[in-house]
Amino acid sequence: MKVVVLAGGVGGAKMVDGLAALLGPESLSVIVNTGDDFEYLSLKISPDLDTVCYTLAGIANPKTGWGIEGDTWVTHQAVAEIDGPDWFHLGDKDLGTHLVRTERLAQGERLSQITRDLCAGWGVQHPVFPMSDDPVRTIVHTADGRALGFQAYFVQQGCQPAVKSFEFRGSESARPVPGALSALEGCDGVILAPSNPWVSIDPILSVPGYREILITKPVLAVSPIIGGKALKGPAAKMLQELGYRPSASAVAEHYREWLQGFVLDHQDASEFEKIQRWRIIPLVTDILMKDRQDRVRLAQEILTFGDTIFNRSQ
Ligand code: FO1
Repeated sequence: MKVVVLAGGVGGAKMVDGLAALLGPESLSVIVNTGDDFEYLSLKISPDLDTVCYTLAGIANPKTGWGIEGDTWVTHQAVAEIDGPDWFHLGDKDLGTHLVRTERLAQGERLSQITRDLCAGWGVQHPVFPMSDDPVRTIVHTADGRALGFQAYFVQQGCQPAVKSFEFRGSESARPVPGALSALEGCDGVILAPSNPWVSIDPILSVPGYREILITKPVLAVSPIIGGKALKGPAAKMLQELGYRPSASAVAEHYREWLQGFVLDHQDASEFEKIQRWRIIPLVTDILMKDRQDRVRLAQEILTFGDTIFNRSQ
């Protein structure tokens, strides 16, 4: 079975890691959100790409899910001591990634090529594609009228401002990475990781080309919400601010047009029938990934579920 995962953030990376334990590089590709990318201290940072790659390489910081395990903070502290910006935490080893990426982008190289080379260096064998080589920036429009870059909203403001809407600036003219498109075209099914639908998956789908292929493929999604709370990050808060009740079914509804299967937690089993009424097949299981064993167990359940969903739609 050939599978493509659309992912962003820490939850997405964990699920990709579980799947990578069961599927080889020829059977699993990942397309990653780059709407969170930004410049900090003149460095080009691609947080979601790095989180997926570090996780697959087995070097991600297990406490935060982002950054590198055992990293040191000498440069971060030195910058803070001279009153430089210190709201975004870049560890010393992590900085190496940003320095190389920034240098190579400045020389005109493509983000997808740089990512491929970095992955080779980290021993990551599964293809990891940025959603585009063209810059797309997630802008959070807040209820009080501000337009914040995603990291300014997420990290600097700690997700405090109420959100009104999202914009994926640059997406109209962005193109998908060719390898990502071919992986999608050749796959048996697509999995939407338990990532935030509004700020991790929607930016990928905003790039012209992906949605068109996705509607021709069997798609299943994994809920990023358990018992009305987000696995990580502000998804539940965002739902509330956008006028929805934070629930797993609200996520299924968001993807409703082109979703065949939806994986939700036991805590949300009461939403099973509602989801079924939308002609989406639900799978109720334990979706919390506390450790690597959980990641692999969930991945196995998703693949077994995928077997039925992906074959049924063909
Ligand atoms: N998240 C934080 O909450 N605080 C940070 O200081 C921070 C630094 C950081 C550095 C590198 C990196 O790859 C990720 C980092 N993240 C940090 C996570 C990042 O903001 C989020 O995981 C994603 O953008 C949300 O999908």
